[in-house]
Amino acid sequence: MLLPFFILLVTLITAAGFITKRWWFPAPINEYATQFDSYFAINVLVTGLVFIGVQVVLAWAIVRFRSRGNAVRFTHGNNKLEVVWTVLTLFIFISAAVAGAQLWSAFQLTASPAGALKIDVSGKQFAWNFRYSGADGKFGRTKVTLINDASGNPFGLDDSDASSKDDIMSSQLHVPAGRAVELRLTSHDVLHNFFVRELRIKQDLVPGMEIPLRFRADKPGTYEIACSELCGLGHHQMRSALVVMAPEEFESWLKGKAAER
Ligand SMILES: [Cu+2]
Repeated sequence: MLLPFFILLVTLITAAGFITKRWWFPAPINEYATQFDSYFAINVLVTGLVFIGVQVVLAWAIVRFRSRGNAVRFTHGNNKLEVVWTVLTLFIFISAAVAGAQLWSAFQLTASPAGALKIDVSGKQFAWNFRYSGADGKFGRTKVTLINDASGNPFGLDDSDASSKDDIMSSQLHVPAGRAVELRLTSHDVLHNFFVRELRIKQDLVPGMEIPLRFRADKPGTYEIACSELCGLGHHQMRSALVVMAPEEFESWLKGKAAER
């Protein structure tokens, strides 16, 4: 008769893990991430209650229907019960999908506001590179044949184009706090994934595609950018940093970078 106690103990430990939040996400740094967390919390609450309910019923059934040396009796289902729990499950899943789709589409399908900072992001085995348009606000022409890591030209910038001259390259993603940012994600080789836990966003980089990714980070700090798509032997080393700075600090960082060119 140890089994029901063991089931209840495992259930209790699992629930405690979620309730105490001992191992949890890092704090969100914008409104989207905060909304994402509330959505996640509702999901965990609903699925958690179902999980606990099911385990308790299982433990009860083991005790209630244990062998007492009598002849075995079989039951043949209960259509009413099956309809009830199927409809309930369907209702829960559809509600979760609708709520999730609203959150997702508000974030993914809404165009950036005017004045959004546009940054090119390139992923390759096994590094991240970021490009800013510089003082003229225009991204200069690039050529695949000019890509050269040794000479510090990971984007293949074509210096014969006037608007290329002031483009700024960085191995870390610096952004001003509170301003809308629009990334354009590209990959040089295989699938990679742009993932920042504090933003609660994750987006694949697909060779041959330019994928927009919009966010606004409100809390200054340094956060890890981790490649979240197994992309080869050096995958674990493919990381960079998202540095969210006060707007004035960001401007002076950008000026410093421009002076290095
Ligand atoms: Cu990668």
